[in-house]
Amino acid sequence: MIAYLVPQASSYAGHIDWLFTLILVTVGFWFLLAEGAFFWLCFRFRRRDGVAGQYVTGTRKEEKRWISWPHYLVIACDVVLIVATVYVWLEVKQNIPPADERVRIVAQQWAWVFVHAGADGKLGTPDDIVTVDELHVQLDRVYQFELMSKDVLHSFSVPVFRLKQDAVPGRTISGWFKPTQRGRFDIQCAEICGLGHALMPGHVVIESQEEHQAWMRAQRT
Ligand SMILES: [Cu+2]
Repeated sequence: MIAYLVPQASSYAGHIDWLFTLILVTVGFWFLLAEGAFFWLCFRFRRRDGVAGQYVTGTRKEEKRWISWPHYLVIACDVVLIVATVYVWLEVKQNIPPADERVRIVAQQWAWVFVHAGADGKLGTPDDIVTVDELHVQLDRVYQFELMSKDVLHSFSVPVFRLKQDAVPGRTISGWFKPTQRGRFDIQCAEICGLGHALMPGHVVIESQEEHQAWMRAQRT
């Protein structure tokens, strides 16, 4: 459902959307049911000509059932959501596939600096490619990133990846993604980080192998 609004471009985007849809449907069902019951009760026991409005205290046993049974069912739904959440957490945050490549992401007021490994596939070598506000990655490769901040809190957010990770000064935070769709998509800072916060948009460019090789060659010359 969410994929109609924002494309899914990472291997785990579907997991996140599935969880969001499950939460929306479960919470939405109980919301509509509770509001429906509420307005029906207001209407049913209202004051009319010759009939006083009824005050139902809910203390009698047969009235209490109408509170306690929905309550148990809501708790059962909670358990379902918790199990689903733990499952998605394991898929996204714990079961990290081995990296095909590493990339360094440095946030600062107010830009993103990306360090790509270059042709040798290793970070910290002379052929590293440094860009500002534009990250280039190759389709269907697993990227592990090192996320840092030079100054204040930022948050590296790539909506099409369903990825959002805070950048904290003094810490190197790792994570991963595997791009699954070619294209040029938004990167945003999702943590208010000063006057220029809104001027921090970047882009991720997801390329086929040939396109990515050509881009790396163009950077070298
Ligand atoms: Cu920022």
